[in-house]
Amino acid sequence: PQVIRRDAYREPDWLVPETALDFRLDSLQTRVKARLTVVRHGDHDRPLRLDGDSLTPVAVSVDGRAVTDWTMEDGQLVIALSGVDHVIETEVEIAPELNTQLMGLYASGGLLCTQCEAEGFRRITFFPDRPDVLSRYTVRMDADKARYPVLLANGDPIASGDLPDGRHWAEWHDPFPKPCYLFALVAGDLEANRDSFVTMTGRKVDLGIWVRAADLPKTDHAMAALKLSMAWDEAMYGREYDLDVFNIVAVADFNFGAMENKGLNVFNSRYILADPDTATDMDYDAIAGVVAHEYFHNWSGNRVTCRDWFQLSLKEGFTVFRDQQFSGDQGSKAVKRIEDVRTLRASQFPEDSGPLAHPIRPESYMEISNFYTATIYNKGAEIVRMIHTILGPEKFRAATDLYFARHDGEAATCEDFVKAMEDGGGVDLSQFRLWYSQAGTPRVKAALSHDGATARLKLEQTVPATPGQPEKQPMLLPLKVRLFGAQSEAPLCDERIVMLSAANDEIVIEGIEERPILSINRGFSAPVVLESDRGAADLAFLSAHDDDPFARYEAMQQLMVDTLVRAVAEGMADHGPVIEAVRGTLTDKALDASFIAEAVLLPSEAFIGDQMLVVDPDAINRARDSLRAELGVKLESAWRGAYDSAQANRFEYSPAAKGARRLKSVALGYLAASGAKDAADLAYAQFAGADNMTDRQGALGVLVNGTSGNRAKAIEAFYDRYQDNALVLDKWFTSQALSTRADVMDEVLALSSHPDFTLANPNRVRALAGAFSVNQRGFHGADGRGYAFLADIIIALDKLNPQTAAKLVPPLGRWRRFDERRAEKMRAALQRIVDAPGLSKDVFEQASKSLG
Ligand code: HT7
Ligand code: ZN
Repeated sequence: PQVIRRDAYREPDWLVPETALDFRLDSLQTRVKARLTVVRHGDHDRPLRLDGDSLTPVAVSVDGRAVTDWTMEDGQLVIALSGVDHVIETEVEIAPELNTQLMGLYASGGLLCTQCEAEGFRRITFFPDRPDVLSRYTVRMDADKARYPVLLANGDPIASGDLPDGRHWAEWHDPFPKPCYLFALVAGDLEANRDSFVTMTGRKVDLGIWVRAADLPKTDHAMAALKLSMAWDEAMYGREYDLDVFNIVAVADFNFGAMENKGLNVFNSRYILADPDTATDMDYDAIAGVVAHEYFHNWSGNRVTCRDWFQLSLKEGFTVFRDQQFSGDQGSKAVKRIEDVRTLRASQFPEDSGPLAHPIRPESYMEISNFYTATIYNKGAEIVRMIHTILGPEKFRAATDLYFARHDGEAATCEDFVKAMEDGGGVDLSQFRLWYSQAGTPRVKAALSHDGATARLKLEQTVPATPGQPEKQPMLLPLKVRLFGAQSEAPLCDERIVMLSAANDEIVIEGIEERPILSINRGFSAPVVLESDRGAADLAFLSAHDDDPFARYEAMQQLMVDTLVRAVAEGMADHGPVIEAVRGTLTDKALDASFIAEAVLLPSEAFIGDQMLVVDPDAINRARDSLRAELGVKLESAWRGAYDSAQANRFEYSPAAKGARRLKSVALGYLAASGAKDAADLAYAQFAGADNMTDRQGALGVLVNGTSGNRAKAIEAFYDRYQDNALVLDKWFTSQALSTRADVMDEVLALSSHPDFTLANPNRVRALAGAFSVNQRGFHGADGRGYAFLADIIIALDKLNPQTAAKLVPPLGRWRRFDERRAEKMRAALQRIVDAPGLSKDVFEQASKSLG
């Protein structure tokens, strides 16, 4: 496949200021007429090239006259034009019902809907499918009125009416020029949860969340989140919504989480639908986060869009940072930060240290869909967060105001963003720019010494080699630092931001009269791996006394990781310091339950593996299970206390109630790990009596890992109750795929033949195969069956939905980190994928790069 390079960017030869589309909608035969006003851009005589994917022109005309002297080259419709501006009309036919890729116009649960980012518009009509061609769209649709009573598109509705033969039509106009990836239409039998929002300048915006009638009662949380997001973006960034209408549609079959189409967001239904019986607290939080994320794109993505797909992090990294800020403001900032860092470490750090590592602004790609990665999104957000830290909140706001004012209506670059941050913030970000071009997670070694009244902090940074980047330069790392007194148990200095810019540096802090303990990278101010010489006693001290809640959590995690890594290496380790630190946190009355629940959780098996040169999944299980069991036994009464105190609460969606439920689940897990005789009965009672899905799924997770007779009963009862609810059935598949039992592979194989398992629905595939691939002990079973299973799924799914298939490949690419027997089997699975006949470029790129 062709490799696209960032440095090959050229401005478009032709612009398209106006686009009129006319859809005669039908699930098997949709006719699309496009009328493009095209204008030559620059002094050249190159023909007009319109991208197309699987399209055949039925008719082509130029300035009202049918023409036949066009050619097709690699899917592109090529038309030679003599003048400066012309009107081009094309007509094609497409079959949404047969579109299993879910890109372009497709059918889902009786609806017709579109997904155009990144390059789906070319599957609908011929067009210059690149984000720097901005056009004003008018869209007319007609359809059978009984099947598709609702017809939605971007912008504002203009007119509608009835037609003969039971059909009807509607016309929409979007006054804002936009790239074609933001185009959307939806047709179907939908009902709306309607509300309105009055903007900061007093304009009323009509809001609609469109779903199947039966799902309407599950849309209130999303609507509340939308209104909060609109108000938050005005208050925090001065961004006002700009159309009279904002619609969201939920669909069951979707490759991603959601899509920010101008004025018509399309969502995976899992990020809209919620009620206490079917959605967990995590689902509720994710819904608010994704609704906010897509809404915030209206400015960071739509009003200011990307010049080319290499700039993807310009809109995604910035928008993730904005949604993280928003979510932090709705509940506990500290817990939100802990969750975000955990996500970064679980998904981005492994990517950054593996064969698919790439900078947040990549240099090349074969298939852009493969670059919607944790690096672009989550590391991208960390880079914006560091700019926020360096500038401080006021200057950051001035800089974002400047960015939006300077580039409104434009297709911008990451460089434009950094320049606006420099100009608006009054700082020099020359060295900081390396974060955009260098891949790999920097490692920082920190060593603190103390002599008299002087503390010296020695810092050393290295950036590891990554594919195509053997040599790295030192980065600019903003590290928040504070010192605490070992005796006084008090801070010895104010927090300061150390700007580490060289490979080595020494920071001197005077006036330190007692032995200091180092608190560093507070709030995870830089996305680095930190190595320090702090021992168990100092980490335990920080876990109890640091005034930065993130640093407190981090100290506890480090203490746990150090203990577990030692246990894996030496076969045993002293669990005492961890047990005492957990006891201290668990019984600290000043802490809220949500923080305690995060702090006392052991690091995942995968994260422990990430600390090791060669991952030994069996030794990691043994070490973690043994520490978990001892924590359960030694702190049994504290776990029971935590469990009981949350037990009586009735369901309420508030930060306090969520925290209590989270701690309850964690406590139940430890009680089960302790071997307590009543743990399975407690879990089953919670499962059967729960008034909400958080408690029910939490209990199911505990039962699934065990051997009690209640296990099968719970699995069956859950299925019977929710078999008609696809989103909850996904949870049923996932809970079993995450089982820690030795027979998980057999169960997953059986589930893949279950009548409710289907490759046609991406949520279902992710629920089973995606979840299993991150179950370290199951997936990395020494017999290699996990690898073969995943390869089989990828090969089969590739025929239907290459994009979703390609997203399943990365766990196989971690073979270098495993022992030779496992590595060999992982490579064999990758080779089998690469050799599969008719492989898509999506999967080919991921699998061939993973083989290395
Ligand atoms: N900007 C959206 C990306 C997206 C997408 C990308 C590839 C294939 C399908 C897709 N659906 C949505 C989502 C977002 O980041 O907001
Ligand atoms: Zn996004």
